[in-house]
Amino acid sequence: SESTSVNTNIVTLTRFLTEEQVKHKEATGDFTLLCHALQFSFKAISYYIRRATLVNLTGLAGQSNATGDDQKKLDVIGNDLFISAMRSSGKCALLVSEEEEEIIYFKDHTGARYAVACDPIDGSSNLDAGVSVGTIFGIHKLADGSTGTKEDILRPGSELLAAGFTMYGASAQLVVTMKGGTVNGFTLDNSFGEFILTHPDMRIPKKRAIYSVNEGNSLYWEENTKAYFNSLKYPQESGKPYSARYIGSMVADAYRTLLYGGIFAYPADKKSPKGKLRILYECAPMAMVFENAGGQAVNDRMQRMLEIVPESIHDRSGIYLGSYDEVEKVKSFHK
Ligand code: P6P
Repeated sequence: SESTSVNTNIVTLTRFLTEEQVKHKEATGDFTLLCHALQFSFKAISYYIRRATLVNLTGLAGQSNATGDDQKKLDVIGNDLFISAMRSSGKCALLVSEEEEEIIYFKDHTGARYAVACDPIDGSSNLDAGVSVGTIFGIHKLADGSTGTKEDILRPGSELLAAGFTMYGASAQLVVTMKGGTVNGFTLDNSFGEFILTHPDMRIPKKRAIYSVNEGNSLYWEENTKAYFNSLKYPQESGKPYSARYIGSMVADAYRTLLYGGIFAYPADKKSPKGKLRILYECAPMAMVFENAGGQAVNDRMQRMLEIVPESIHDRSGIYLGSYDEVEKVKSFHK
């Protein structure tokens, strides 16, 4: 008879979080509950994104956010969902959102030990074009004795307790990592609303001839930036030129780079001297994921991204993110 081999070892995110918790005897369960609130917001945001076009949620909401971008309705919904998920968890002391000029403090969450930074819908300017967008997040633990101040979030990415992103593509893909841990990918099964572990222990290829950068900025690039990308496009000694892949949605470009290898870059340039991408909720969380997957992440001065400490919550940085050997090549052009 036909044997239907059923994969009986299905690990859901819920089970994964509980297994992680029991590894730490001192765990109170607070971090697990915070992660369940995160999980809920990813599922809810995914639901609205899938309905966006149908319910015409992609039109401009008529306001602009903290960083001056036109705010689309879905941005507003994603932000509101994320804030209410953090609020209802009772475990979040403070929240930084790309959509909020100021830090949101949950003063009524007495005993809350975590500070969260997030970009609820990164890449939203691509939404009505059907391009994959995503939620990027980082979780810091408050300093001992702190009840939650901005110093608890203005920390180097190396201190992140957990970080990751959810890409809303054909299905919702969650990629998450803990400090000093491995990188695990979960796929949302819409039929029963569970994130299933589909990519355990993700490792980025050591090298890959793919580069991902907005060449439309090359007029503004510094000389060493130009020299580096020209070395990929017009290889001197041997070999073929690199392939160019640029989606313009960081989560989509980062996810492809993590899976296939290569380099993603948003260098600082004459137009954006401090870079475009934000440290707290774009650069640092991505840097932690890539380092834990065996890759690297540096800024324009080739400093390790995870050692950069932002002075204010919306600070930006140039970034090179990708395969270990590809970032080594970037460094060779920035001696
Ligand atoms: P550009 C999207 O607006 C975003 O913040 C990132 O998701 C993306 O990587 C970058 O900006 C794209 O910027 O200037 O190439 O359109």
